[in-house]
Amino acid sequence: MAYPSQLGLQDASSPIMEELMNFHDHTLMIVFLISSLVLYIITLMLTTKLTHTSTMDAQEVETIWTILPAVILILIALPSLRILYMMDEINNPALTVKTMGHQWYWSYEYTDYENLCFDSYMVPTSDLKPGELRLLEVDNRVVLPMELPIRMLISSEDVLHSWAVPSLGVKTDAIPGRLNQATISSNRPGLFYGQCSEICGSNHSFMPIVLEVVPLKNFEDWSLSMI
Ligand SMILES: [Cu+2]
Repeated sequence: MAYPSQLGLQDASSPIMEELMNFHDHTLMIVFLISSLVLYIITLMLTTKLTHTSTMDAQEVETIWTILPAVILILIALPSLRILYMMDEINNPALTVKTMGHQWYWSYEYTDYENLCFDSYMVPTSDLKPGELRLLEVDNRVVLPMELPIRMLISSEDVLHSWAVPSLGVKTDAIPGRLNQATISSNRPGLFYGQCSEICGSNHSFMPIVLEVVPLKNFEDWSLSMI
């Protein structure tokens, strides 16, 4: 999760998030280079006496400043498309979890099991135990096995919601009447926090997501204890 007054992204816990962070840095570097060049040209124009005022055209420089932005756009678009297709890949999931957005809580259904489903409500501030995080803890966590591709099916029962866990690099809209799909996999065990990321009504801020990612053995024990 994010630490207080954090700037930038949360630590990556999945291969996809690592790719996204690399892409973020790559794009930001291009933005820095363009901004400094533009700033340099602006100061140059403001501080020097303009010369060549009678020049009507300059074919060479115009060719360069037409083609160069196109090349830069391609350098951004290609890695972006690569990650887009990687995120779309289903990768033979080991487990499927369906989540439905409600006003204002999430419900989860482990569709590989006969009867494993529950609602996940936020723990109100007055009920928090010492050390627990305000507005982020839930009463029933989503337990998932680590290092396995998991297919999340995301939809909604009422209005638009969005199921998002920043450290795993997922943010998928929950749309009534439509089933969206995302693949998640975590490199390590731990608690991963997320929040609804679509303004969905008065308690939009109070429907967090908590994933408890554990080794496979512990997941099996948990799922057997839940059935
Ligand atoms: Cu919502």
